[in-house]
Amino acid sequence: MSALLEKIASSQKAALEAMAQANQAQDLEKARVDFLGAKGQLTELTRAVGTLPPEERPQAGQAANVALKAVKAAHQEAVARLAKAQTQKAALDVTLPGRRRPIGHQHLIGRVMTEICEIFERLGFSVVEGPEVETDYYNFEALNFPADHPSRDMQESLFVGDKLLLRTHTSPVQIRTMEQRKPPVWVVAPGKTYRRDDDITHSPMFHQVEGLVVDEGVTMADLKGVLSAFATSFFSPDTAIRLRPSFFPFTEPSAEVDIACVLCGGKGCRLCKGSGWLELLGSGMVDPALYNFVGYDPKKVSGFAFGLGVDRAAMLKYGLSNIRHLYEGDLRFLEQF
Ligand code: FA5
Repeated sequence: MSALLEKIASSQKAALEAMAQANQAQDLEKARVDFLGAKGQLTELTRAVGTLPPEERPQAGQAANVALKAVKAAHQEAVARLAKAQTQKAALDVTLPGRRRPIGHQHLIGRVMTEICEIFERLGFSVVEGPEVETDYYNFEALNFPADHPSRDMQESLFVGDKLLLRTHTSPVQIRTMEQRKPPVWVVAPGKTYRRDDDITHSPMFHQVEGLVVDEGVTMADLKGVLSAFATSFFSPDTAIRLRPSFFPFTEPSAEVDIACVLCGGKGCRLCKGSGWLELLGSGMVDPALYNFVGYDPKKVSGFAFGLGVDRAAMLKYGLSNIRHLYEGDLRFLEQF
């Protein structure tokens, strides 16, 4: 056998060993370059076949081709083996940290609304609901709003049809409830409300919780007692409230209810503009005129009602300066609650 044949045989053996032993991509690449590259051992030996005497060339050429084929096949095999090992390694690497799925939570407004309703439920109220698209009758007329009241204007309320609007408050639920139930009535009605309002403390869509009590012998003292119990439970045990004369077409007398400033406790600061108080809700004794709309006897029953701004309550409790933060959907803000 010629010396070249021997060299081809031993180069093939060395190449196959190198390919089989390569456990890293870079080792395999080195083996490929060493044996099959442009200046690789086997490539050079194949080239050398041309320098042999003509009678020796066929045998040496054939041996070189067989060796090249075998080593290329071994290289392909090694590539596949390393790729498979790589995927298995990735799939089975139990030391990698697990991927946490992001878990959402209830929006601050939803949570505050639930909390408010639960406080009133503990005081004996039950929860009722009404539609967000309301008729002029329930939103205004049955609540004693005069025909020319400014809030009936298209500029103030969001009408969606003739005498059909997005409710501007939750008070229409008072009428719907009294139509369906006989006294005693102790209900709260949470829900969305809509107005043509937009600034840092007013949003076009916001939330209210309506309260309505109609029973025998209900007085303004009951109104104050219930709202005081709410304020101490929702804000802090020493939260004071005050009633300020106000006007609503469906309550008489009417009162705005303020809580002692959550920041300064009543001394006066920037938040309460020096007054020591923050406005929380509107309220009053149910105007007996409403009982005519629902068939209650004003001589037998009396009641009080209130409409609490949920967004306002959340802002006061958590010290938020801009109502828009609640509706921009920015998780960096929302995740804090
Ligand atoms: C009313 O809506 C009356 N229906 C409340 C009421 C019910 C009075 C029962 C008597 C008896 P008012 O317009 O003041 O009242 O709104 C009540 C509360 O809703 C306000 O104190 C405020 O906290 C909140 N509010 C009103 N408009 C907006 C708004 N655009 N964005 C956020 N909160 C608002």
